[in-house]
Amino acid sequence: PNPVVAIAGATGAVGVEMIRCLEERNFPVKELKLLASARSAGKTMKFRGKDIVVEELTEASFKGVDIAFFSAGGGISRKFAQAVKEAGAVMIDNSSAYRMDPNVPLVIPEINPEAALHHNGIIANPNCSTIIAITPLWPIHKVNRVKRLVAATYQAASGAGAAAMEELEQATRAFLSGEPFEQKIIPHPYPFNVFSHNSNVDPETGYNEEELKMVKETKKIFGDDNIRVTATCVRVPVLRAHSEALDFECENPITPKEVRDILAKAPGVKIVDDVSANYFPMPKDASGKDDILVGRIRQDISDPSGRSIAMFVAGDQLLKGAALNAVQIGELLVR
Ligand code: A2P
Ligand code: 11C
Repeated sequence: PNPVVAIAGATGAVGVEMIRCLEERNFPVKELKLLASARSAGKTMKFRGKDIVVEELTEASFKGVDIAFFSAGGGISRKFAQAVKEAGAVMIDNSSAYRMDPNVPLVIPEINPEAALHHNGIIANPNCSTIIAITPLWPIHKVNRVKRLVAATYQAASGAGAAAMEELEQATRAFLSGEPFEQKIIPHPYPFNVFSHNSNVDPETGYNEEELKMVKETKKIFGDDNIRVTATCVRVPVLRAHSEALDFECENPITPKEVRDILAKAPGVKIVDDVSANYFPMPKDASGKDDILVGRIRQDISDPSGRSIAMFVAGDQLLKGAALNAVQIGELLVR
């Protein structure tokens, strides 16, 4: 029998894309429950042509549910994890709440699908910046172990939620018409600006939370504690796709052609690398697409040993970075 599916955070930027992914991928659904805050209760949203009434998320919401997708923030995931467990449902959690819990698998289906099957009721969806960086890195790692990754991100507003996307549009309109605008979600002037990621900075290391997520999650997903990762995470005035400059060093010499040959066959990845046209991955092209776009594939000339490659990627933060990856995890469970 098909599973009863719930989405907690259904009205959010990721939740809306989860509904769409379930529909577009023909996910087997017996019944879909849409859950959000009391503010949204009573609103209707469409799934497979039918209206579904959004309900307030409560502990009673999970009765009869088999798979519960969560994307309403870590606090909500923690608050309702027990209720999900007691209902006998599996939680697929897009928040950071359980990612580094040793009892919780952290899954990118193109990388470690088998981990999803060894869950104890919760499966975590990685951070978007991690997914977008390492989905294309994994097939290379399998052939020629990646020893070190240096990443710089160019992150979209969507990572901060639907309200941040709306704020970017409104703030930009106000900026262009010379009107004052008070931002409430994003802590720095957003239009025509770039700023260090709006997560807390650890005073000890100087790294912000987003950067540390990339460091720790990569080790866990690759199952390789020896991979060395550093990142600089930055927000740019883009609506919904994250871009990243990736520089990595392999165990053995590697050429751009080898990387291209590997990535041409890799799942979830598309090469966009037209040197003559100077056309490379852009967030505008990655938006709304399932694949992570990869280009600017070149030898890193700062490493004379020929073991390092530089490249540039762009991936839809709401899709592969969040909703799509979560629905793919759900597919591993129902298959
Ligand atoms: P709501 O739309 O009713 O506020 P985003 O990441 O785009 O900001 O979305 C967050 C999602 O989490 C929304 O669906 C939002 O519902 C939901 N949410 C936020 N706070 C709560 C809460 N206290 N209880 C249930 N859902 C919540
Ligand atoms: C961003 N990656 O783009 C963040 C948002 O750990 O799931 C998601 C935070 C997380 O701002």
